[in-house]
Amino acid sequence: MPEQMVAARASETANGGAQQVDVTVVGAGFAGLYLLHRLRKAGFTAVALDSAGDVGGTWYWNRYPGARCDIQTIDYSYTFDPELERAWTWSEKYATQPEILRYLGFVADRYDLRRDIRFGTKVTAATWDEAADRWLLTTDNGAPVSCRHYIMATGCLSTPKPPEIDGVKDFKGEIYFTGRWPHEEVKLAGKRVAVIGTGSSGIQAIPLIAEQAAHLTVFQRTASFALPAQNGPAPADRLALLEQDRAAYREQARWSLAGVPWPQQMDVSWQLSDAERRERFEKAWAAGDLVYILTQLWADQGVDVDGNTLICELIREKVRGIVKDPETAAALSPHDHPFGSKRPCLDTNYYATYNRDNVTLVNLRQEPIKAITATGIETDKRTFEFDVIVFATGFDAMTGAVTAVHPITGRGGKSLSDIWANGPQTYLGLTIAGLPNLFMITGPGSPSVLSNMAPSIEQHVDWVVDRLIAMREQGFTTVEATDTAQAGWARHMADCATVTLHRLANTWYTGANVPGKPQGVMPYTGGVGPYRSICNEIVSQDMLGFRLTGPDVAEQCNDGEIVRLQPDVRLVLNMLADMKLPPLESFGAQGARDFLNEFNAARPAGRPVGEVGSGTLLGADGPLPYRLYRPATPGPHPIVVYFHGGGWVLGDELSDDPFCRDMCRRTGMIFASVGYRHAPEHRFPAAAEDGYAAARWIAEHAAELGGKPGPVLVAGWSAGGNIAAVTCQLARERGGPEIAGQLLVCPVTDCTFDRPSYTDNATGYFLTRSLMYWFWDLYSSPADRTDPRVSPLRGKLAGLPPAFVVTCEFDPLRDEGVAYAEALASAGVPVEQLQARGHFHASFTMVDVVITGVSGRVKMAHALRRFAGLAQETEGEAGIRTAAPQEINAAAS
Ligand code: N01
Repeated sequence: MPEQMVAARASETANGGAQQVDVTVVGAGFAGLYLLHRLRKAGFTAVALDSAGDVGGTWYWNRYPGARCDIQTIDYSYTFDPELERAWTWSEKYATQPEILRYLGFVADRYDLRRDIRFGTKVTAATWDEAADRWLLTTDNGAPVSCRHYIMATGCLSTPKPPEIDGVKDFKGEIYFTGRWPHEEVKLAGKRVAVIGTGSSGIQAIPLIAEQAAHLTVFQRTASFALPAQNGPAPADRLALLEQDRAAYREQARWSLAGVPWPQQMDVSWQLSDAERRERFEKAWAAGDLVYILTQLWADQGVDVDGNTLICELIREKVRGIVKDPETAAALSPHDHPFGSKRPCLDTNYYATYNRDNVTLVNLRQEPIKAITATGIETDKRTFEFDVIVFATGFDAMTGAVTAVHPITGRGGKSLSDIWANGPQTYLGLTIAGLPNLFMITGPGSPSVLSNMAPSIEQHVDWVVDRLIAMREQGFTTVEATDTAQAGWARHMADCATVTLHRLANTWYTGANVPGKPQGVMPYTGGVGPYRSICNEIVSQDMLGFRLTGPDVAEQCNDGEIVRLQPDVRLVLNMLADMKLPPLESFGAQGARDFLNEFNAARPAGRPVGEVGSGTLLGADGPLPYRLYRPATPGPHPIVVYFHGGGWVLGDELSDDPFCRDMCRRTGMIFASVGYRHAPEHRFPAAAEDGYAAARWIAEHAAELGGKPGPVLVAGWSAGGNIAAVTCQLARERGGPEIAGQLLVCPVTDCTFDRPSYTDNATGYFLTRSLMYWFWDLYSSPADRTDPRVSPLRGKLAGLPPAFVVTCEFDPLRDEGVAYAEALASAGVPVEQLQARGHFHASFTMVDVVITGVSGRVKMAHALRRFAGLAQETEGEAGIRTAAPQEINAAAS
């Protein structure tokens, strides 16, 4: 039964004045309908405006042949009402547009929503009235609306973009846009049809148009990756999972990365054999599920070019296997963007359609369209005649529907077009500084199009309506994002995008499909679950980043940035916090070592290098183990003597294995990781003396190790950074070995604990102040601590080898690292610093976990190569592929 409606109806003022409501909702699609329902239940008066003739939003307009959803329909549904879920059963795995439209009509009827929707009504302008704290919206049909809150539920893909081809108006035949398909039947039988565009819409429509048309010519500018939908009934396994525990299934979706409950994939591509990778790929191909293939093959598929390329090649192999003409197959195979960086498509018989005699593919990369003429299309090589042209050319995505209301004028007469002159600026994709009481549902800056829209919409609607309820209870009448919060969100968005491969493609995600549109990754790439937790955190921190005002209450503004950590660092720290581990120091030295070994066993395996060997060298007081990482390139290579982290107490020559492998690959140098002696069994100066002895032994045995005779380099992380720094000082004092450069990553350099980073980052960032105290106590007595062999900052610094010093913002050791770099510089040592924003102590050694650490390691590798006098390589440094810009060039330009 429909739920009881509790809200009063909106009131219309007499004499054609503005309609007065608490909230105006623009759009009556998935988002608008749920908003209306929740607002009413919460007792707000509300009206929805939509230019369409009925409910449905995108599903009202996109009626082209073959239009379907491409998220499984059991997931692409409302979940807010279990009774609604029980009342509706989808007929297919991927429902057709008519069925989805019927569903939305069913929802509108069930909650009696249509009575508060003004169809055929477009908002033409919106103005914030500062005196009244209300929005005034003018419309193209009927009374303007005055409202306290203005919510744009206008969809991300609802404003078709113009074709941007000369001569469209000259064409005498029929013209259709997939995004504005007529309601009446379009007859294509016996006609010569052109389709321009091969994104999701084109790819769904092309096979069905080909079945009807006399001849179909497809004009393709950029080839998309498409996967067979394998449509049919909902897969039994997914359905069983849902039905077994509906609430748990939905909850898992809400906290997942893409809004569909699939687990986080942990295996990395290089851990799997070719056969295992192929098996996973074939399973995904057979499953016909975009979210599955985008997330479940291997952990590095979406964040690493190499891991991604493996999938691209497997898909291209499929295309070659289906399409008989090799030239057509080659043209249909994308080579200019990583898989997933441009929206992949789901198809039914798409590639096979090109085997039909009545279908021709025109590759616009080889013969661009010159113009549309009265009778057809002219490329720079040929002239084609058509009866029908179908534009499947896409949308002014994410911002188009928002900026279509023009002008939107906010506080102080500032307009949205000014605020967004350089691209969309938002806080959370929900609000915009300068435009109080305006909300967007799934706006730019939210997970939106990178997620299953249904749970994302529900999360946004719930968050907004819950805020409106709280404001009403507290007496606030306005809410507005602060500039600080918005700028912080932009930084966080950019940090998240750096992790992904989206930045390597020109797509509608980045605004590249619309000439002149400012470019940048518009959706939030950090994932649905993390985004939800951020929204919740904002509320628990007294609406961090919002200013709230009301006539009878004091202004509230807890200003600040919600995420200052790098996104992956935040995930790691949250995960560690969830584990509620006792402090490491409480395990005792052996217990902490055992724990570390267990912890390391669960991390992704390090990447392959040319060769890994081990051996024994002579330390200060006997033999020490070492591990050698040799690049795949022909030697001899310069040698880097590496000292692991662990507070002089923990770790061994294996414990920084992924870091050594990564740096070996990036530098093209041998990394020799030394197993120096540990405290408390061997206290100061055992580790320092071992470090020095190891560097000397390795330099003397360089040739035997396959290394280049001559100077060595030293590097280390944390206490290992300390040992590396000390080794340089001892080598200078004791007449060798010659050291060409030092890389110090988050080094311990001094024995005082009064620098601000020790207080600011005392807890909560993995390496705690108390753990550092413990390390110091186990390694050295207070009397020894000022010795430069443990506090190198107190040593003589002139004449030391050039240094690259890395410090992390959220690390107790930050300030002593900075102090060391500054002191080196003052002493005339060539020094470069990397002060890593948003990073923590382990950011750079958690290789393939903290992906944002990559750019830092690239810089470290460059520094080491420079120290060693090697040429810099931009690509393929001993096997590492950075982006190959020529391959990912402007797809749309
Ligand atoms: O639009 P698109 P769409 N000359 O932008 C080409 C969702 N959706 O409507 O890539 C020649 O993807 C353009 O070429 P290029 C889904 O999120 C979902 O297909 O710019 N060609 C491209 O090939 C999807 O991603 C479903 O080089 C021109 C095509 O037109 C989003 O909507 C179904 C051109 C446009 O592809 C948009 O999909 C459909 C020109 N001047 C859509 N201008 C579901 O299944 C553009 N192109 C749920």
